[in-house]
Amino acid sequence: MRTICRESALQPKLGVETGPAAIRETGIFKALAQLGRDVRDYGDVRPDLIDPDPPLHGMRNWRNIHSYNLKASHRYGIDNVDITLADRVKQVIEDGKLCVTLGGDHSIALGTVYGHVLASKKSVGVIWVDAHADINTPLSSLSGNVHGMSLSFLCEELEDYHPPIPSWEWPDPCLTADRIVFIGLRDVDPLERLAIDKTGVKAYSMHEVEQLGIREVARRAIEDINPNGDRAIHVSFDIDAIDPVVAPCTGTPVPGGLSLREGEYLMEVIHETGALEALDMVEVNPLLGSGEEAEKTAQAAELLILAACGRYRGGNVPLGVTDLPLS
Ligand code: EXY
Ligand code: MN
Ligand code: MN
Ligand code: MN
Repeated sequence: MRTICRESALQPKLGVETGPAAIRETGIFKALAQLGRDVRDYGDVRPDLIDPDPPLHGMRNWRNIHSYNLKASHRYGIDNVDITLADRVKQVIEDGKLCVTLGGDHSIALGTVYGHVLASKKSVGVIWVDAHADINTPLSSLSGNVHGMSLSFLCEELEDYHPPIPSWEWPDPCLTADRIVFIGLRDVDPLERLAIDKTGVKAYSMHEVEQLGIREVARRAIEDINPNGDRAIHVSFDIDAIDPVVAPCTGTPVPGGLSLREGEYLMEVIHETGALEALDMVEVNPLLGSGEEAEKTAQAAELLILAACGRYRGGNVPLGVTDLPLS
């Protein structure tokens, strides 16, 4: 397994750039080692922020976001990252390792999903676990925050709804709508709902979680994006999918979310598929709450990552151990 940490505060609420440190401090590396995972921390991908970065088509920080995710863009006089997030993810996937990326806000999925798709030997399906759909186009967004637009840039069916960006190359969208599924939605903008309906992206909102139960939602979601079992899975997990009572420190908390139990179950089942190649854990913002709340939020993120990496709540036998001590 490999971890990459992404620091990014390219949306109005500062502090999300400290999420990776808070997750590291939970002791996650030790816990992963106890599970028998071989962990390497690649450190942070840090942009040297371009300032000012004025909005275009309402999009805030678009040059910085593009640059650190996808391309140094030196051709346009900007060279503010040593390595892009997409290239880092690509490298880890090509090594055949599970790539865990710690955010940072959800705009990092532009780079992580793109890098994963470029590098994987398989077709990639994405499970987007989030209170929000993050499928606004620059023209439908009411906030201009790119963390609410990531999927619209990735989804082929929405390509024509994006305004041209002069002298700039956004990546080719790399996912078809049938390879995207949402779980946990409960705060979807009206035009995002239209985008979901038009593209046919499968969506299990909290309504369906309530109606079907997390067991059936997990089963259907995996089947939706990986019907023949031959695809790789990318999970992009926004911590705000989890109820704010459990994970309060995040930029856009929405009441009525997944319980930690439901989140862990989902991650356990995804682990069991053996198809998980990449996991993003985003939007942990330790500065939005007390120290205790920050710790609780980071611990929730830790448990979700561990479940995706093979931690079973029923217990794991230590690697290589077959018998109890005899004397
Ligand atoms: N739909 C809203 C927007 O586009 O601004 C809210 C997006 C919040 C995105 C968060 C983190 O997942
Ligand atoms: Mn955010
Ligand atoms: Mn999100
Ligand atoms: Mn969200």
